[in-house]
Amino acid sequence: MTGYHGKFLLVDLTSGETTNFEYPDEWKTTLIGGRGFAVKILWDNVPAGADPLSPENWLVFAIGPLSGLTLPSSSKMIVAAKSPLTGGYGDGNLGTRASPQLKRAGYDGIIIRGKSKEPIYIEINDSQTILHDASEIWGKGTYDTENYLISKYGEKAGYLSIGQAGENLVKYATIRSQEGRSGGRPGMGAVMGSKNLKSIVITGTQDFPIHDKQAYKELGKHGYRDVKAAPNYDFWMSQGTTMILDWCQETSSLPTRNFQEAKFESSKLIDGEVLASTKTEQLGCPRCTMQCGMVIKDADGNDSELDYENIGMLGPNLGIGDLSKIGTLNYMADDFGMDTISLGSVLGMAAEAAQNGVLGEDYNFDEYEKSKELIRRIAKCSDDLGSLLAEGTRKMARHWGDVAKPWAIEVKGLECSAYNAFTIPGMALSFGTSPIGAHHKDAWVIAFEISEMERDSYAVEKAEKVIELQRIRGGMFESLVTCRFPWIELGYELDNYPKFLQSVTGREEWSLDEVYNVSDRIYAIIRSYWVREYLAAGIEWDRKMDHPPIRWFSEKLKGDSPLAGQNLDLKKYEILLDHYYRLRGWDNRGVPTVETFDKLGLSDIAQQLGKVFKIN
Ligand code: PTT
Ligand code: SF4
Repeated sequence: MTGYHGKFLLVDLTSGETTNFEYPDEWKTTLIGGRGFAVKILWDNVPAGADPLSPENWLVFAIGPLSGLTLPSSSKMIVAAKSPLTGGYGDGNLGTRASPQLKRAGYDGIIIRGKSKEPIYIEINDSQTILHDASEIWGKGTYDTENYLISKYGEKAGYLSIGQAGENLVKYATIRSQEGRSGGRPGMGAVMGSKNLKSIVITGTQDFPIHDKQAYKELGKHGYRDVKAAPNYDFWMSQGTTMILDWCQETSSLPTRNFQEAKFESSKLIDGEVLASTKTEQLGCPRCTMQCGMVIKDADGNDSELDYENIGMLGPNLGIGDLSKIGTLNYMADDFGMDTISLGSVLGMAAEAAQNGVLGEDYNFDEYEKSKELIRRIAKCSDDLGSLLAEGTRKMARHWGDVAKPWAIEVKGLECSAYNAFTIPGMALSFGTSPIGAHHKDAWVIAFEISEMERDSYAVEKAEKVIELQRIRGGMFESLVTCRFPWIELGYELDNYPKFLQSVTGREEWSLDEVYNVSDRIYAIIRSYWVREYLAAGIEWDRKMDHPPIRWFSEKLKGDSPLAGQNLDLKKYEILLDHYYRLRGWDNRGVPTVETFDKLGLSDIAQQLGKVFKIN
């Protein structure tokens, strides 16, 4: 089938050897690419119970059949590994020039295994791979690292790098992928750091593998035209993702002071309008005409790239209502290479811990200078508190004991992104069942739930909507691998994607339904991965793993909101979860049944899992 190279580059950093990792042809139809390939590779090759920061873990960069091509917002790449933050499956979706460059270099992905003795970086130049000494950049932030590499390899190469947080194994360290993009929330940067790998530089010169060039070109041309013609294109271009902040404020879903409240008194000082009038530049991934990277001059004079999540978690969630100060905290996170969402949650929890006298030092909400100091101490793990905060909120709660449990706003160990679902059951379900821990990536159901459904209902429709979105966002976009913003933000029709697949691969059978079937298969493998790894860690899998943060049940929403005093109902949530499991064909522990595994063509996975766990 066209559209693929049929191989990953496999780099063993222990031996220094590079080979090709060839995968079975059938994966192209059963898993499509990206996340589907990544989880299957991890399932097959990383031993159950492997320490995520040991040489045994594999770090997988995977593109898909549509990545990097000339079609709307295609330059995306999955980075996946067993997560050091959660102990389960972890991935992120990076916007990066490395995506088209990797395709031009002749690979569908890169696998890194083992561990180098000394810090190195990898140069991939078509079929040539060279390991270079990285002593000149080890210890540097991502900005200096990237500038150093650009001075050697030029602007056109693709770059993937870590900062000091990745080197120091901060559990939510990310990978920076140039032009302000940064991702791999569940500690993918720490996995890279554990292998003594500072950067990867990719340049390729081959043609893209495409079956019907004429049809693909036509579709692409119309795609770019449709995106630009969308009625809200101009508004999007002025505010990008930050336009959602006002909506979150209006609907009482803006995380404020560690998710205790859902409305922020200074929201008007940090919203999309303020950003639109102060931005100095706008950045985007290659092949994209939607440029969502909004750059402002921060309080220290740096160019800081802001999205909604960064503002929500480092602003209201810390009680900070000054965009330039938020910009500085965000710049530090980007430069050290750590996830702004988890960082904002960790700092919010630290402020609550200080208020309750367990932090061991003074800190409070709206303390900008102290927040900067703590970020430095976390990134460098320079003392006991910095090292504890580098572990993430679940471990912080374990350290401080029962009193601290409600302050940890996480699911499966990954901190919630910037939507306070205290009074929003479907969004709570979305966080609860997200395949990497709490992230809105797979099912941003909140928008539908608030504008089209009864907000406080726990009806089956909510579970249906979560699954529908997970199929599209978590399955389709993460396996194709392209950006979902043309669809979700500007209404670019979903039907276009199977058409692209047909023209690129030459396989006429692709339809949305078939893609959604692949999504369900990917979800079942990811779920199996979690169950297997929990068991290997001595934890019996339980439906409680799919619960949202306990604060949303055990406390009431505070602050100046008409919904203050409300919260989620545990009994009703359990019923909603039952609906979700039934619709997915999973049992009441949240594990696919034998029948579901068989229907998805995954009897081999069921058999392997069945050796250690009773499947119903
Ligand atoms: C993504 C997560 C997000 S989601 C944001 S803002 W968002 C935060 N961005 C961070 C950042 O910046 N710096 C930093 N140090 N940490 C950050 N953490 C947070 O990371 C992302 C965009 C965005 S911006 C979103 S919603 C969409 N996500 C997509 C997705 O998941 N899949 C897909 N097929 N298309 C998507 N399109 C959009 O891409 P993670 P990125 Mg990031 C500075 O990677 O791990 O998935 O976490 O990837 O290249 O920055 O693109 O309002
Ligand atoms: Fe990258 Fe944003 Fe464009 Fe998506 S919309 S491809 S994240 S610049």
